[in-house]
Amino acid sequence: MKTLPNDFLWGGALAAHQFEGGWDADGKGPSVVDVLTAGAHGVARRITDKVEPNEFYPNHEAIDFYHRYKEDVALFAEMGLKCLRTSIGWSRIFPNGDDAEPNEAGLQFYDDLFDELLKHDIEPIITLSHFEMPLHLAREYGGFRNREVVEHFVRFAEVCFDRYKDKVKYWMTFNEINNKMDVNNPLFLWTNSGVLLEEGENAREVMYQTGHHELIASALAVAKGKAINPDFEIGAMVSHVPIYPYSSNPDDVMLAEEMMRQRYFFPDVQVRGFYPSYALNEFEREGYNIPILEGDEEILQNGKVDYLGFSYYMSTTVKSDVVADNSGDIVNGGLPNGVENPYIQSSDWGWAIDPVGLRYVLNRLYDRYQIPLFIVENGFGAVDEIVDGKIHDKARIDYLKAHIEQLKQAVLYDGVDLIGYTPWGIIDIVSFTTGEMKKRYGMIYVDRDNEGNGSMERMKKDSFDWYKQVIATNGENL
Ligand code: BGP
Repeated sequence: MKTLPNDFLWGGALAAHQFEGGWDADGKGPSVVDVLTAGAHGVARRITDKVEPNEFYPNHEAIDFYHRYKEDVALFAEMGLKCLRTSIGWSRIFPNGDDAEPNEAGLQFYDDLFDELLKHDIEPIITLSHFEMPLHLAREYGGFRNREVVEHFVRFAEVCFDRYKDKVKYWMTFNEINNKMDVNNPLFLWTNSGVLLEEGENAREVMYQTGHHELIASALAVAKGKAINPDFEIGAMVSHVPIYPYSSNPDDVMLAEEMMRQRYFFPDVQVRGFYPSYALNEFEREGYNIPILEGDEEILQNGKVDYLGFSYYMSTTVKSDVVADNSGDIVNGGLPNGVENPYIQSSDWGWAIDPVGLRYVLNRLYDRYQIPLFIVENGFGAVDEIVDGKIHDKARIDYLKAHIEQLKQAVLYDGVDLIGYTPWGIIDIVSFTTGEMKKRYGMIYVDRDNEGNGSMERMKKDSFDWYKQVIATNGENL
């Protein structure tokens, strides 16, 4: 009976801004997510101009990992994690982004964290920017509208690569670089790129302009990283939500194919090293002014990634004869022709639960790129209840079990080269899209509510011991 490779990286995934807290500790500067107010399901988070007094910012304290990391790493070790994905807070290292020197206290925090992880044989998997651009770069430079920000990102990357070259092997440049393709939601362009649209601007043109600078930044960082340590494995990271045709009607099929380009554009460039023809044709057709400079083609070719990391939560469905609804409502996945899929259920937050879709995208991505893949986010956000001192999170176990069964099919039956699996939010953290604690992903509960109340005490859920034995049996016992 074939089993997953012995070196399969079972882990958990997190992001600095969603769990560290210490938002202004030891010299850290504010980032673009530090000015996001709390929202809720169907209630957008507000982007404030600066940190407003008397406003509650859920990411400021988050779950206070910054001060509790040894306790939490010990819990991750008890679970048997082989790796932990998290990000380095860009503004913890460069408080303003353009500082002459990095913040040594910030660098030391991650040195201490990586040492603690490695002490427990947990491999750090590091995202350089997980929506955490220094606010100063967004406000004073205009974020990635401005090509100067490319150099500031590359310098941040180089400092991290050099400082942690003997502690970190796996890196990712930008988390979900493709989120901003959903131009109806300003949260994505802001957190991806530090950019707010101005009156009368063409959203897609601005998205591609900033996207070009990010693609250049990613490619330059990859080249720098490989020069510092040729053993680095540096990946792209995209949100990969498949878009199904509602029916076998060829119009539905072609609509889904065309809309999938928004999922493929960024990884096409980061993996292949050149712009796809469907994008170049769109730029010409729409008259977009994309700031491609002399030499950029070589930069993209010389900065191709080693693997493709991606997040998978749900699938979406489109129908060619429905009226386009640009509400950006999550039910239609933010897609103009989005419709409910009658064959699958959704979570309390409207995310369609589709484990087979994971096997489907693993095959589609592997066939398209023929490089190793890494599932660096997958999870089930839900309300957890404490009953008699226990948390029986069966729905989360069922969700993860069903998705692991499918990834095993993709590897063992379909032959996909998969590096590892790091379920999102291995410990309860602040939700990105809503700023809530109520939308819990963790196998470890944290006593903290949406308003910031609670003891911060940690507590194992049933899924803690379940996942522990999944890892111990290399995915055999589900
Ligand atoms: C992805 C982000 C993560 C995480 C996840 C879950 O887009 O990469 O940061 O937040 O979504 O989303 P949410 O936290 O909104 O439930």
